[in-house]
Amino acid sequence: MSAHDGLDNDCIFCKIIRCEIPSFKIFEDDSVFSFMDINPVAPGHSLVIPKFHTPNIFEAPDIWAAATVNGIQRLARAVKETLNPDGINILQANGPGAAQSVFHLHMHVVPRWADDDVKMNWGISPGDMDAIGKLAKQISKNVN
Ligand code: DGP
Repeated sequence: MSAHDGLDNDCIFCKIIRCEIPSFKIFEDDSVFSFMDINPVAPGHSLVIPKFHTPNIFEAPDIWAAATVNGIQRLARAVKETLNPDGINILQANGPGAAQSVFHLHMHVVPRWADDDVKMNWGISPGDMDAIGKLAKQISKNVN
């Protein structure tokens, strides 16, 4: 199996893996490719993608999902070491309703600073315990 089996000819991230279009590469190994996001929400905003075309977390084969998580841990540690931010958010979007715009599984590292203007936090307020418990039971039934 060649390194590029499982890639999609029309996918922009597959083209980045194949170096058919340029990117600011951070690292790669047999399983993942990491590069800077060209629409950064913060300095150091960067991505990890599997070297296998799969659109999202639902469809990703276990081995590629695991590789991507391992890659994001390596990337987050390197970004922390480099920029020493106050914190790092790790994000992964699935579907247009979650603002996914590139349909090749990817995870974002977003460095955060205390006074940055990045909008992705939600306030901490108590939930409805009955509703939370009911949903837990419903979701549990669908775990395979
Ligand atoms: P998402 O919205 O979660 O699907 O994030 C896709 C990200 O990919 C978005 O932050 C912008 C980035 N992006 C899109 N096209 C390119 C590209 O050609 N090169 C790079 N480096 N990043 C891209």
